[in-house]
Amino acid sequence: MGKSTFFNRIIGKREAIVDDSPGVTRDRHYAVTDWCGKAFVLVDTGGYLPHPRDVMDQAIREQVEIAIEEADVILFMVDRSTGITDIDQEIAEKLQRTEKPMLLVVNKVDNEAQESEAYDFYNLGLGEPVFVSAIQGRGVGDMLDRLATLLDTAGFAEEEDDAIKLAIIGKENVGKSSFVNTLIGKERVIVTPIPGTTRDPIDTPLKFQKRNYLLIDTAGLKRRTRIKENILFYSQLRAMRSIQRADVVLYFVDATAGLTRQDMRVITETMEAGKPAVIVANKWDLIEKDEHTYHRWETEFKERLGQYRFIPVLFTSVLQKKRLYKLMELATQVYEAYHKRIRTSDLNRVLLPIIRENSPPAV
Ligand SMILES: Nc1nc2c(ncn2[C@@H]2O[C@H](COP(=O)(O)OP(=O)(O)OP(=O)(O)O)[C@@H](O)[C@H]2O)c(=O)[nH]1
Ligand SMILES: [Mg+2]
Repeated sequence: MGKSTFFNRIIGKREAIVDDSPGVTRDRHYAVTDWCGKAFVLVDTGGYLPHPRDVMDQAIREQVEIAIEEADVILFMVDRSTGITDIDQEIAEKLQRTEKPMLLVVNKVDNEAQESEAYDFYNLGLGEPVFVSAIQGRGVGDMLDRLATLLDTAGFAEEEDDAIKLAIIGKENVGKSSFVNTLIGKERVIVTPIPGTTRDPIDTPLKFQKRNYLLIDTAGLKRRTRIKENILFYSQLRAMRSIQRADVVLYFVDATAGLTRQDMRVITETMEAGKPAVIVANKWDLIEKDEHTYHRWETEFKERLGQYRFIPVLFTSVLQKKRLYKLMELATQVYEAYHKRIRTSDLNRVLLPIIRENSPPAV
């Protein structure tokens, strides 16, 4: 990934992190992105808060803490045009207490005159800030150099291995851990009917048809209705980290429940992170079938996927070991197609033939 692409992705993501779906009381002020396989959490205070000088409310405060906790490297971006806000100050105090490598980035520094204003941000006590103008691209090269140095000193290297990394993502209780156990043929990860069984991501190496894979089993995404906002934030952040590490995302759903809004949100984030995915509609055994069922369900899923209908959908039963090898083959095909360095806009064209090849089997 080119340096400017990296930056654009961070900045571009800022436009996309506003979550305006009903029931969400405020915007999210974070973005997760990656560099050399390491997750970054970008906490952004500029631009999105209705009153930048307000004190953070408790929920946002907790989210910032979670974000700092989860990050490998922290880019703290502030806005020159507002000066140091109370929120900046509050976050800076938290950051002073962490040992994590960090870089203070002052955005909207469009010219030299503004640079002298931007020196104020030294007062945050986070070391030498770097001045950028995201719009003009001014200072971005310097910022990325600083970042590169930070990464070197932090000892980050690309996760060097030939294994295809498959992140297994999805809501609680959809069969993610069962899938891992079934593939490797033993009880590597705990399976129970209780939602929330898996707590931390667990890596399991797998050899399949002479290739190496790494299965990343993850904690199920919490249901929005059941929990407090910060736990939801945490669970999504964790999922995004695993997605960032992955070559291919296997997005599991319970086939009987279909794709919910929350599923769609995570799928959207996966696409925006530039990761290829396969939708795995599991527990197919629970559905009463005739010879048209598969096709009908597939069509329904595709419709629900809307602009992302190019993502292959496979109906599986982990319990009955149905189409699990097929899933591995499909994941591999998607991986290979993607690694021919295709632009996102071309994904459709590349994936369509694969999807056709995997046309619905009879039941
Ligand atoms: N009927 C049916 N049940 C399944 C299938 N796959 C898994 N299950 C059951 O679903 C329950 C949850 O399975 P897990 O593998 O723990 O689900 P998970 O997605 O890892 O759940 P969390 O770790 O809580 O996120 C268990 O009781 C499994 O036996 C399937 O294909 N069909
Ligand atoms: Mg699990």
